[in-house]
Amino acid sequence: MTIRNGGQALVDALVAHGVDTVFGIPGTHNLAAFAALATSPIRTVLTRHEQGAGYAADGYARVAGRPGVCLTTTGPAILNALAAAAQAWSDSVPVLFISPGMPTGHPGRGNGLLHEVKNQQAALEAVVAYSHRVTSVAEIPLAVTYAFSAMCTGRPRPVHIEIPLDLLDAEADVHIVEPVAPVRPVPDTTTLGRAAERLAASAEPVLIVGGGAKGAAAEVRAMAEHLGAPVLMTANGKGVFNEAHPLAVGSGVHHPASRALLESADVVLAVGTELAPSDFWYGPVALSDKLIRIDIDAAALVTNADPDVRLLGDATATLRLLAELVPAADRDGDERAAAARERLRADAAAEGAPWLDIMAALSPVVDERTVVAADSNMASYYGALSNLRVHRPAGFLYPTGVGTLGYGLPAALGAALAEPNSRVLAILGDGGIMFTLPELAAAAQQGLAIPVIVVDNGGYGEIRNEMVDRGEPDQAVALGGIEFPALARALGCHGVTVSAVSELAAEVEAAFAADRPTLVHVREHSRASH
Ligand SMILES: Cc1ncc(C[n+]2csc(CCOP(=O)(O)OP(=O)(O)O)c2C)c(N)n1
Ligand SMILES: [Mg+2]
Repeated sequence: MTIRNGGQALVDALVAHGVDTVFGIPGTHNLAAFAALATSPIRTVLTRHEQGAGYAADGYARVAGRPGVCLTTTGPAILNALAAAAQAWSDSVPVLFISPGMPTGHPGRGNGLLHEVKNQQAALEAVVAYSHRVTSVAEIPLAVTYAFSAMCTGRPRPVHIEIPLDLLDAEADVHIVEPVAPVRPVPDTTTLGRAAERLAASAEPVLIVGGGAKGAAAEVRAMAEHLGAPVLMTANGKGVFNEAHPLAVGSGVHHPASRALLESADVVLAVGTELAPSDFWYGPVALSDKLIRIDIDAAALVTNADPDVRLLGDATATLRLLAELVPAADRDGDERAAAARERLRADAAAEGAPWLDIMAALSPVVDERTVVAADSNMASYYGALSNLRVHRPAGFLYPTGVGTLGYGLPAALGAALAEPNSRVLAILGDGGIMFTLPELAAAAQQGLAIPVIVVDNGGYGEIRNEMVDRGEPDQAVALGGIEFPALARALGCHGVTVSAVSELAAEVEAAFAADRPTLVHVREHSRASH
């Protein structure tokens, strides 16, 4: 036991849980926490808006494979991070949001204190796994241990800790609680045996992997090769299986080719995927009687499709056990995979036609160290998702579930800090970049060599197309008139416009070699372009 104030107790607890980076912004109510950070081994990364801090912590968590941390002050500050919290929840990303709250003894109906929100905790509680308001300084480390236990056991989801602002400065005898080592739950032997039997008897198995398989890349590969099974990836699963592998069909499960492959399979092994409408854009595929599902979350295990065999467990541990029970098959999946891949590529090329030249130009710069941080723009979901291959787990950061705009840039910042040897590039639209644009200054301050590719069609292209397709006037969708490279330079970055896509690869390579981010502005030529 040692006497500490609340801020120190918080930071010591974070250090005990292996936290090396905190994204956030200081304010009057969290000064004690920032003071403790200043003397700790933790790197404090200042963003320019709390939403950026939340997305950066998300990008960090996806790439590092451990929780990201976002520290804000009270009221408007933590509310600014809400969209990021919702994004992390929907994509099962472990991010710890920490903020002060109204002081102990504050009247529940409010008294007009600075940053007071009617019910701050209720706002957080509505979007994260849980929000926990501590009631004493001594409870702070315990709250941190609870949060890490929740984020590292079972389905990873964001957590919020609220510390009454007076407790950050108050002192107490504090015991730092060591982390609880997470376990990897596995299904019972009988159920595993049933899954193994079905797989052994299968003539044409297919694997579909999602974000829940991100930590199980080696096991997915071993299983695919063991079974001779073609592999499909969802947006969050993109990169779990190397897209250059002969059994890789590709990413994007909405394509007719993906549906046809799943329909023709006699057994589908789904690993860590919600089989969600945000992946199956055009409706669900009927899979239930031939579906074997591995999921860490009992609810997710039966949501969207109730499988024939339910394997409730950790993807890595369950795949390992399953591989021991399934005899290696002499099935050669390569040919089936190649046929499906060809069809998927044709679907993807048709859907992504306006962005194919950009994707072809980027393809050679995406190597096994490259992380592509995407946004909710057409070049990302019609272009990159299925037409730009990535070669590593967490190689594609994409706001799948909540589909927020403004994710790509701060996620790239977080990813680049999580893995200094990686090559992180961001792809955003001219609409999405403006949502979190100030984070260019944050990335510049960190000296990060991130190419930030802005694909400019002069507006909210997707929405403009939808209005036109509904026979309605296009309105409130025209942007344009922004000098993006100049804007980037004003924020401490480099900025270039490529006048021909043939220049793109060289500009991106130059950006990777720079001492700061480079905004690379490219014109899009699609039906949405203005
Ligand atoms: C936070 C947020 N606000 C609004 C939307 C609705 N929305 C979806 S796509 C889109 C247009 C995005 O424009 P841009 O980034 O330029 O990409 P483009 O559609 O032109 O490819 C909008 C406004 C959203 N997804 N997220
Ligand atoms: Mg646009």
